[in-house]
Amino acid sequence: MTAPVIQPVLKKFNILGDFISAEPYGNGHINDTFALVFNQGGTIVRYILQRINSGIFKNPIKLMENIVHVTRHINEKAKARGAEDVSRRVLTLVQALSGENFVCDQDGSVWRCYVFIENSKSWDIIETPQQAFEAAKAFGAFQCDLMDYNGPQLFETIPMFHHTRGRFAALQKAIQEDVKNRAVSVKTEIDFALSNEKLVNSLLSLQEKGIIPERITHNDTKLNNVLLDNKTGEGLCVLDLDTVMPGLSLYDFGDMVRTATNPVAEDELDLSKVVVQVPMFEAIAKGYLEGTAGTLLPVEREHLVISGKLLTFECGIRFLTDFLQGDTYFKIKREAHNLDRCRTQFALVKSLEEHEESLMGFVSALT
Ligand code: ADP
Ligand code: GN1
Ligand code: MG
Repeated sequence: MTAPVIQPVLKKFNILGDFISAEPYGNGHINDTFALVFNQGGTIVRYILQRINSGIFKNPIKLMENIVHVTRHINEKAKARGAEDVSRRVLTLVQALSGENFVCDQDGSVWRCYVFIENSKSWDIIETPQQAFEAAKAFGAFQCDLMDYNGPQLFETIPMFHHTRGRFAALQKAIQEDVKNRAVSVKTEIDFALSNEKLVNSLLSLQEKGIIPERITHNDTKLNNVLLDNKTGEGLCVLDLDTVMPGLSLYDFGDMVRTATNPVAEDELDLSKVVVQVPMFEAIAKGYLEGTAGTLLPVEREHLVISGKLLTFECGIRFLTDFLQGDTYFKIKREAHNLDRCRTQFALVKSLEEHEESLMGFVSALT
């Protein structure tokens, strides 16, 4: 995106100092993210500027209200705990000159701006169990912090986001419509998906019976949505709050299993490398239990392993659906990118299945 598009947006935010540069930033699949550099009285200061993907988030203004409520709540809790560096532990929105927390551009797109959290990093591929532990602990603590949220009801930014039966039905529809004539080229993946249909009810049926409680959850806990402190390695700040809304804790844990136990990139071509890293699973289970501080029910703990398989499967069918529909949802950088992503997810589902027994044994031994 060119500077002329960003400049008029920037001018509407209350950012002091001299603008130096704006560069695309990060590896998110959804929004357009830029790192801004300003000179403020001789100190170089950075910000994160994001254009919200309005094709995906149909009501970005309500979404921004959610983010205001959630960040305010977590900010207050961090202050009450006596944290000194609160602005590194929770996202801080920069106000617009209008007094709102966002800016609309001339095309109607909604932009937001955050304080850049320095000396930290989000990891696309987690390298050590300690990092996995810290990331999972931060997501657990995030959920725990929201347990006493009593502000305005959060808006459902993407309806039925983790409704696995709905996701499966969307895949079936995409196969049937086959708008890009791609189904024939992905018969193996389609067969794998269809043959695993029974998986899609594994948590939904428990939720529908009221056996697993609905909580306020993050819903997009891939590990590059949390920042780790460069110096201490500590899980510092949970990012990407677009899908914070009612959900299951197991959706959050499952997506961590998906991203932490895979030792290679989500779009790796060599599927022989997609093998579950058991120490990573153990680390996120310990980290999540520590972060949630005893609030998970026994029934939630019993389903930690299946949640990993389910969320990995869900993500695989979402990538396959998008491939069949002509790549309209996830950003892609190459042809068949979504198909490559789908293949790693299905390979991980198989590997999780192979390790199921030992992972279950580990979880049941956890105190
Ligand atoms: P998307 O919804 O497209 O995934 P994210 O909100 O996750 O966008 O942001 C993309 C990336 O930008 C993150 O993975 C992280 O590396 C970086 N990022 C986002 N917010 C901040 C911030 N306040 N400080 C530092 N880095 C950030
Ligand atoms: C997207 O926004 P990002 O890149 O953190 C997606 C997740 C998927 C993930 C797969 C709103 O996450 O649901 O699991 O890609 N976010 C949305 O990598 O759809
Ligand atoms: Mg993200």
